[in-house]
Amino acid sequence: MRRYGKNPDEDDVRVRPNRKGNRPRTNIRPKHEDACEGLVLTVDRGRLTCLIEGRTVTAMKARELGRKSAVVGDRVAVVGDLTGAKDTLARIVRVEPRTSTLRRTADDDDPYERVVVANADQLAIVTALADPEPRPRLIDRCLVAAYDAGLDPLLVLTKSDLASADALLESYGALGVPYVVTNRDELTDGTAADRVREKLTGRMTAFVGHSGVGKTTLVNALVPERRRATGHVNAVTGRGRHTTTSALALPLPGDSGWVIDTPGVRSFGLHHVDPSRVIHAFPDLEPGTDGCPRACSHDEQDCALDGWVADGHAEPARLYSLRRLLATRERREGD
Ligand SMILES: Nc1nc2c(ncn2[C@@H]2O[C@H](COP(=O)(O)OP(=O)(O)OP(=O)(O)O)[C@@H](O)[C@H]2O)c(=O)[nH]1
Ligand SMILES: [Mg+2]
Ligand SMILES: [Zn+2]
Repeated sequence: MRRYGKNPDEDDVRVRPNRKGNRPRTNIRPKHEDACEGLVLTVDRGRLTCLIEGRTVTAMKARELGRKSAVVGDRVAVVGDLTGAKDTLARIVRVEPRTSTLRRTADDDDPYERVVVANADQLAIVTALADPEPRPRLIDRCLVAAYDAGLDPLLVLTKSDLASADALLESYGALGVPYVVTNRDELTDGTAADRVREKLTGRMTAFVGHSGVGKTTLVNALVPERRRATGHVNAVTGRGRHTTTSALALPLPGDSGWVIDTPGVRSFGLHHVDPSRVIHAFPDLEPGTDGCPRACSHDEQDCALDGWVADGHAEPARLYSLRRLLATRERREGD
């Protein structure tokens, strides 16, 4: 085992006497040095499909990982049979630290968090303008989750052949969230995919939204060689059929980024969200919180943000939007 690094002086500092034994403590992991790095593409009943040096390899979690789970988007260290040949099963021995973790809870009072995806840097919030009807509350919740996790949000409004995007775009104007609007004809002639692709270049983008809004349809348009099944929207209830049942990461053609298709969600619980992290997404308002009382909800009498806006440091519409987003945590989705 290597005990010292290239610069012995620096490494010496880390090698301290260990009271229980004489072995020096080092920061070098002794096990699995031969492991290969993989990217988790999808997870299905304990089997993880990983991309390793261009091959897709099926793997399962090694027991030593304990309860720690790997999700789509995770970078993992994999050992064992990495040929990707049929019926082989490799082992995931380590989940590398994540650059981002997008979480949701089933409900706001549900403390059980599920990780939707790891390492994404953009969240495409997909909303149909009709069929199913847009639900601004869900958009707000997804925005809060994105800001909390440090992902850049992107509004994707689909089915503009069925209804206009104007009202929705107006209510999100103050937030300055980038958006794209798509429709049926543009899906067919390729212009929708082109417009969306422009926003995805060089990024790892997770697509989320209600069932039936057209997430998979769009992903298929972006990655045509990997067609996934799409579903119909029920004509009576206006609801999708939860056609997609597992998240899947797909590379955009020409190595230009990643898209992650996810199953439709009914709700986006925000039990885990910390309001102070949401404020980071409002750099024009954040300095104004210096005068706030401790643990300010930013929607109370002594909140300093009212004064900040009154003094002309930020637009009132921005404070209104921030408060609307923060309040979405206290309200039920159907309200
Ligand atoms: N009119 C119209 N229909 C669309 C458009 N985009 C998608 N659809 C239709 O919407 C339906 C649902 O599309 P999907 O792509 O399966 O929706 P999804 O969001 O993946 O749904 P889940 O996998 O259930 O979460 C399909 O019948 C699509 O053809 C659009 O721009 N206009
Ligand atoms: Mg789908
Ligand atoms: Zn405040």
